[in-house]
Formats: sequence, C-alpha cells, structure tokens
Amino acid sequence: MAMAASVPAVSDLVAAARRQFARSFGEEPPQVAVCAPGRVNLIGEHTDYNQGFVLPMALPLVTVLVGSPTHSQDVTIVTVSEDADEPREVSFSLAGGESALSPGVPRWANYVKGVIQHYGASPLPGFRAVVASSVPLGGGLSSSASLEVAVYTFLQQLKPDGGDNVAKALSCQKAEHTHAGVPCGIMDQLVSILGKEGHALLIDCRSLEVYPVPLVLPGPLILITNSNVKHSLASGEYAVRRRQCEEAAAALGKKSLRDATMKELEEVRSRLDDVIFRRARHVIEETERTRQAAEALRRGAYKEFGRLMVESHDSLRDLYEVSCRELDELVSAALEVDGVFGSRMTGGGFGGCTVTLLQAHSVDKAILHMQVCRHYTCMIPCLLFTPAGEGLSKVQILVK
Ligand code: GAF
Repeated sequence: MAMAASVPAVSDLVAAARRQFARSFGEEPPQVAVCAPGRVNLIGEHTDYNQGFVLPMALPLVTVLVGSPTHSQDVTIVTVSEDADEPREVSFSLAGGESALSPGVPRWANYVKGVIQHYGASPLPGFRAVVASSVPLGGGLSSSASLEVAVYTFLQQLKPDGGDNVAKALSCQKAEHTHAGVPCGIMDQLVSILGKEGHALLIDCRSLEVYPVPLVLPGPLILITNSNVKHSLASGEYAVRRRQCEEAAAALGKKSLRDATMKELEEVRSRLDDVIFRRARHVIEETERTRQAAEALRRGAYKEFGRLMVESHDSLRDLYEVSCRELDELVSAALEVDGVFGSRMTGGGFGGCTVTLLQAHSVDKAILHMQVCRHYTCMIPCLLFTPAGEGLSKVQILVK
C-alpha cells in the first residue's frame, strides 16, 4: 500500500502551540494567533533574483505563531519544532537595539530577530510567543519565508504598519539577507503573503506584479516528495549562483539576465567562462519556460506543462548544477509512471523536494514507484484542483 504523509490541520498546530504557551508562560491564553503558508514552486527556478518570472503556489503547510504582548521590552520565543537541534527557547530585549537583534544561536530565531529589525513601524512592545510549523525545515518548501511572514503578521497585530503587502515581503526578504546570510529573491515571501486559493501565482519579479493563474477543474494533482536531503542555502552555493548571474549580466551589458536573449548570450560566448555561460543560459531559458508554462496552465494543457517541468529539471541539473542524485532519481522514477505529466526539483535545490504533476489515478502507482529510490522518506500529496481551493492555504489572522 502506498503511504503518503498527511498534512496536519492548522487547528492542530494552533492547539499544540497553545499548549506549549501554557507550559512556558502560564495559564493566561495567547491573545494573538496567526499563520503563514509555505509554497511549492511549479516552475521558474533561480529566476527571481534575475528579475524574471516564477510560478509558485501556497501550500496547506503553514507556520503558526501564537503570543501576547508584554508590558516590558523583553521578547521570549519558544518553538515546538522537533526538528530544531538547537535550544528551543530564546530571549532578548528590544531595549538592546540592533545589537540585541544581531544573528546568533539558535539559528531559527535569527528569522524572528531579522523581521523585528526590518519591521515597518515602531516602537514595538515586548512579547511572548510560540512557533509551530508543518513546513519541513530545509525541504525547499519555504520554511524560512513562512516563519518570516508569520512573525511579520504577528507584529502587525501588536503595532500596525502601513499594511502594504509588497513592503511586507521586501522586509521579510531583507531579514533573510541580513540575518540568515542568504541573498534570496522575493518569490517565497511574496507567495506566502499573496497566495490565493485555487490559484498558482505568476510573479513578475521585476515589477513585483502578481498574476493569479486559476487551476482548472477537473485537473491533475500535485505530489510533493521530500528527498529528505536537507539543503542549506546559507552554505554558500546559492550566493555563488547569484554572483555568477550578475557576472553574466555585466558581460552582456544588461541590468539583469531578464533583459538578455539567447542570441545575445551566444554573441558573447567566446568572452565568457563556460560555467558562467551555462548559468546564464539556464536563467534566460527558464524565464521563457515559465511564461509558457503559465499559459499552458491557463489552457489546461498539462502535457505541455509537464514537458516544460522536465526541461526545467534537466536545466537545473546540467546547466545550473543545483540538483543532487536523490532528486534526480526521484524525478526519473516519477517519469516512468503512466499518467505522470512532469516532475522536477523545486526550490533552491541541493536537496529538498520534487514536485510532480500527475493524473489522480496514478498517485498510488507513482508513490510506490518512487519508493524504489533509496532516499525516499516522505510523500506529501496536495490536492491541487478542488472547487473550494481546498488544499491551499494563505496568511490568516486566526485570533486577534
Ligand atoms: C530559494 C530562494 F529563497 C528563492 O528566492 C528562489 O531564488 C529559490 O530558492 C530558487 O528559485 O527558495
């Protein structure tokens, strides 16, 4: 029998966080509860920091934060995460200014400190809070962005800012740059904030305009498979890729690779290092693939969408070199199953998850087949096309 991991209900996560709040801080229940989703990127990988297009969708995997303001400037945060191999509680004082917010241990708390530092209103009161998440850590499903957005949404309940969603996403992105050392693009934060039920989001990462793409009924399903290889974008390879893209854009005399064509890239090929050429080729072609994929999804052309997913994976493996053996094996195994339209790695890479578009009747077969991969650990099936958009989540203020 094929086994798929079930997605914990948001209400269960909130209940777990509330229980921990009572254990850590006493009987008075938390006054605020918020949640923010992780995401799966359907296509458009490593294009966001090149001002290209991405096509992610929000997931029912969320980070929940419950808490209450205090009358002091002290902040205490506890995580219920079983994954955290570091202290589960951290305290600091807002009175200490930026130095109290400087990154340190535990690393998970750096996202909280970063968001506080870049928050859009002041002064903030102290607070006590508990974090609980169903987004797998380091799984390429945006566990960090969902934590950042949950924290920002929580702070908005304590001290309202201007309420601009793009400014909110940019602050959360800045937190990741300054406090996690990852020079990420804007995709994860934007989709966590603007994710829409029943839709994927085509995001123009230059204008930051978002075009919801409705998911047509009845349609195929999305299966997310965790290779359980933990990625660490902070390890440096992500930043290296970003620099290589900037080098290519400079050689082309462009502001970003978004503005370049393959013809122009071919013209400067003799002056470019082969690695830089391949990185740029991936970005230029992936940006175009993403536009085409959004159109295909609008038309319900799933075969075409699937073909573009496979091209994307091959390019990430061979040109951008951010895949790994485990992800490649999972994708190959999925593609052997009848009724699978396409499959690819999703997110930053170097481990994490694959995303597969497939017919409903093929889900069990695909899961069984992917289990032949030695590294298989966990399948998360997400119902993509349901009338109410069930299976998608969004930022919510659960209690205020
Ligand atoms: C990570 C980053 F955070 C995103 O901004 C994006 O670049 C992605 O990797 C790759 O597409 O998730």
